[in-house]
Amino acid sequence: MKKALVTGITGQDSSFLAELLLSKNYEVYGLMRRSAIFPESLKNIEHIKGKLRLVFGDLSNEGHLSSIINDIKPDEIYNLAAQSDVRVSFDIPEYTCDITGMGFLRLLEAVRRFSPNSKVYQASSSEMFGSTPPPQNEDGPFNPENPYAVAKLFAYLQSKIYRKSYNMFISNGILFNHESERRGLNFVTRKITHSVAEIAKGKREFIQLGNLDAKRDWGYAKEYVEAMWLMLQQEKPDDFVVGTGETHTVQEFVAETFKVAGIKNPEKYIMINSEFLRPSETHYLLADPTKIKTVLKWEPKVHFKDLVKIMYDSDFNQIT
Ligand code: G4F
Repeated sequence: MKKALVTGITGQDSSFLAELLLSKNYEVYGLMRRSAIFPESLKNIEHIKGKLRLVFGDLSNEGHLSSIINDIKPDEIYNLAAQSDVRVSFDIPEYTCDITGMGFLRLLEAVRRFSPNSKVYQASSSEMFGSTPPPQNEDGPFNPENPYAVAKLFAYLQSKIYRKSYNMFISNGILFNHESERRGLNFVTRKITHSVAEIAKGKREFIQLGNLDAKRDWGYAKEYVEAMWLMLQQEKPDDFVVGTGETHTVQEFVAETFKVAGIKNPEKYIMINSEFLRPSETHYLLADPTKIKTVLKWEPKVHFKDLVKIMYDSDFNQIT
C-alpha cells in the first residue's frame, strides 16, 4: 500500500485529491492546522475523514514537519497548504510569505533529511505569471503582482534548486484557477454562485463585488487533482501548466450564473465595492496547456458553462 501525505487536508483540492488517492488504495495522511472553528473546518472531508489519518501541524515548524516526515516516510507528498487568498496577502504579507513560501522550504528540508526518496508535488500557481501577456506556459516569464504570487514563485524556484542540487523528485503543477462546489466563499466564483442562489431563494437583494474586468482561466478542481497525481506517477520530475485554454471575465461569470438561475437583468443586483479591489491586479490569465495534453494526456472535460452550472446547482440545492 502506497503512503501519501497531503498538507492543507481541509481545503477544496485536498478533499478531492484524498478521495482520488483512497480510490487508488493509498494510505492517506492529512496535515491540518488547529482551527478556531474545529471541527467545522473539516467540512470538505467530513464524508471521508474516518478513512484518513489526520495529523495536527502546519508549515510553520520545521522540527515538527521533520518528525512527521520521518515517522511516515511517505511515497508521495502533495503540498497543498498555503495562505491562498490573493487579496488577503496584501493585508498579511509576512504571514503569507512565511507559510506559502518558507513553509515549502521547510518541507523540502524535512524531506531532504528524513525521506529523500519521497516524490513531492508542489502546488504552484498561475498567479506567478502576473502581468506576463497571455497565453502563459511553463517557459514563463514570471512577473508576480502580489505578495502571495511572490511567495509561490519563491517556492517554485526553491523546488528547482532542490531538484538539481539533491536529485530529489519534485514536480510543480502550475495551476490556473480551479473551482468547485467546495470552493471557499471568499473566492469570486463561489461568492457569485452562492449569492445568486440566495437571490433566487429570496434571501439576498444584491451582491457586492470588485473588479469585473479581470480575466481568468477557470477549470473544475476535481479534474485538476488527477493532473497532480499523474505528475507523481512519471519517471522524472517536471513542471506542468494546468488549465483549460479558455478565459472569461468575472462579468461573464456573473452573467452566466444569472442565466442559469433564470434571473433577468443581472446589473440590477450588482454593486461595486472598492473593499474588494486589490492594490495591484492580475488582469489576464489564460493557460497554454499544450505540454500537459501532449506529455501526460490530461485534458479537462468540464468547461466554463458546465462549471457554473455545477456550482450554482449545488448552492441552490443546499440553501433552504
Ligand atoms: O477568486 P479570486 O479571489 O481568485 P484569484 O485571485 O484569481 O486567485 C485564485 O486563483 C489562483 C490561481 O490563479 C490561486 F493561486 C489562488 O490561490 C486563488 O485560488 O479572484 C478572481 C478575480 C480577481 O481578479 C479579483 O480581483 O476576481 C476578482 N474579483 C472581483 N470581485 C473578486 C471580487 N475576487 C474576490 N475574491 N471577491 C470579490 O468580491
